Amino acid sequence: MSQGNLACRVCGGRLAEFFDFGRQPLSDAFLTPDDIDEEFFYQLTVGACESCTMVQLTEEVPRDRMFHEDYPYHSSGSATMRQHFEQLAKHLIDTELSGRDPFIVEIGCNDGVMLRQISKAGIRHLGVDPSGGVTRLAMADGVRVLTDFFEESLAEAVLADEGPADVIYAANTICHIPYLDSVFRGVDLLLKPDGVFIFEDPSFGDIIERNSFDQIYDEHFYFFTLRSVQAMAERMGFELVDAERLPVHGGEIRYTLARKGRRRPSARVAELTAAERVLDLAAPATLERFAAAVRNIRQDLTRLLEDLRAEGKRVVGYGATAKSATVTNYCGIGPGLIPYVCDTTPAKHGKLMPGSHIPVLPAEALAEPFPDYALLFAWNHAEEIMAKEQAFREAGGRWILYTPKVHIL
Ligand code: DWN
Ligand code: SAH
Ligand code: ZN
Repeated sequence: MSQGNLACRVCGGRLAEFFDFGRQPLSDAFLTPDDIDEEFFYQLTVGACESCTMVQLTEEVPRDRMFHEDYPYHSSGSATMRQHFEQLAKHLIDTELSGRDPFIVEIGCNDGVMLRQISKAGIRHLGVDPSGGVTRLAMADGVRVLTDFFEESLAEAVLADEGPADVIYAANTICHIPYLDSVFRGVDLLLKPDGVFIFEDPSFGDIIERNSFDQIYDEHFYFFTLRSVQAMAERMGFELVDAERLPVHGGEIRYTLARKGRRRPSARVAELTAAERVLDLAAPATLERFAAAVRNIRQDLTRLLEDLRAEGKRVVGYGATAKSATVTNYCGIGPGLIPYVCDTTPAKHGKLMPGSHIPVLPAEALAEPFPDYALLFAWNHAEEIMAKEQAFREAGGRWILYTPKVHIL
């Protein structure tokens, strides 16, 4: 473990680096052959704060390089996720949004996967997301959106135009924002005195438990634990009043924050915090074990792919995820081992995967003809994808997974 002199982005404490993935490309920068010469790389290193335990990247990629007009991730691309957000919308409508003229702001609304339900129910809402391609899809679905980055100044403008919010919600977005002080100050401005700030993000506990190292990439700047979220909330005058484990994206936690003293914390907060404490997630020994497991995965995966190639087997990739950038580039997997990756997202078709330059083809390419093996990069959608691709199994195809360790299904 190398000990840099870096400071925690949220509390200023000392950051202890625990894994270095080397130079990495932007995870969602799918390329045309013309783009290759100007491909952008950054140093992907992750550390844990010795003071507040917040796990974070040590280098910040400028936000406009990641989130812009051509941001390719469409949240509605998974039936499981559509259902997940539909359920949440219903729950919010029945609870926090059941008063008179409620108002909800969503940070990182993407294509409107959640807010379209709120809009359908006729509830006042506003999405904020800087990625114009996806926000246009949300607008076409009847969602009100500001195509911009949420931060303190934007919150001030929203408050002036729309008044205070009952709920500020974000999924898979707060962990993408290095400048959390500004976000919290914005939330503090915009939220009603008794309002709630609810956000859900990959949990570091699940990452450690599943060795899901591919959750680590440019966009995922922070990796939250209950403890680090509590520390951050407290510093900003908030308090964690509820926490719920979610099964999506390989294990997440939904945090509910309120201003300090305004709501009584649920029993779940104490239960989950106690369970988390036992895991000692930011301890050097835990992080060293994780680092060793990641190195083993790299060795086992490259060896497996090389052996299969030597045997003349065909292996293709499935799911051109942001996560896969870390896997392919850290493991050195290129078109020689995986000739193409199948994916349902039109914006990724015909493009090359960042760094590895493996071509992305439509999902139908899996059957042309079925390969012997498919490496499942979208392992978080395994159930949905395997159900959809039963013909591949029936043709004798097998799935390769690499978390928590390399195995074949
Ligand atoms: O945090 C983030 C999450 C929410 O989304 C962002 N930083 C970026 C993105 O991460 P990701 O690309 O790793 O997300 P997913 O949801 O694992 O991506 C799944 C990919 O697989 C998409 O490109 C769509 C594709 N897919 C498919 O080809 N067939 C997905 C499903 C469900 C399918 O059936
Ligand atoms: N909530 C969706 C989208 C997650 S992808 C889901 O769970 O599927 C992350 C999203 O955050 C992207 O759409 C990106 O454009 C957006 N984003 C990044 N920084 C942001 C910021 N400062 N304010 C608002 N949205 C932001
Ligand atoms: Zn810290």
